[in-house]
Amino acid sequence: MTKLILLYFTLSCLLALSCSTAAKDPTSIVDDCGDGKTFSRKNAIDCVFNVVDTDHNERITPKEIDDAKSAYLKWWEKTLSWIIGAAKTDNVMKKCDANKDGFITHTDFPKTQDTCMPLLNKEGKKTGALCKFKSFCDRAADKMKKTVY
Ligand SMILES: [Ca+2]
Repeated sequence: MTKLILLYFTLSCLLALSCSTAAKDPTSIVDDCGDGKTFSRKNAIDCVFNVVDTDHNERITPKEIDDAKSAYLKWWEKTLSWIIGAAKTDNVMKKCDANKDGFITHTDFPKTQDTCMPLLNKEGKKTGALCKFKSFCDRAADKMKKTVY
């Protein structure tokens, strides 16, 4: 009987967890970046794999994040991101690597939509994270002379 009760609670926890983190279609998560320009989570994910994943193995490593920052962030953005910690590589890994295996892959993104470039914060206000990432992607596209999302 005790085992059954325990099983019941374990199962209801698991179900509750999967319900609260149910993944949305990344094309439906869209930020309005002003001037009629929008940027979706799908755009952001495409950009990550086109710009940051330089060896094209569909796995983002901390070194690839560091390299992308050196290549496409301006010096003051690097300084600012270092001070506020938002774009620190450790934080990016903490927020975007769902299964903590040391790589960011396609399976991590659906599980990290509340922490990795979230559209809204816990209070339901817009974070602007997607639009900030859009400006990084646009600059990278300019330098790479190709479409990245
Ligand atoms: Ca991972």
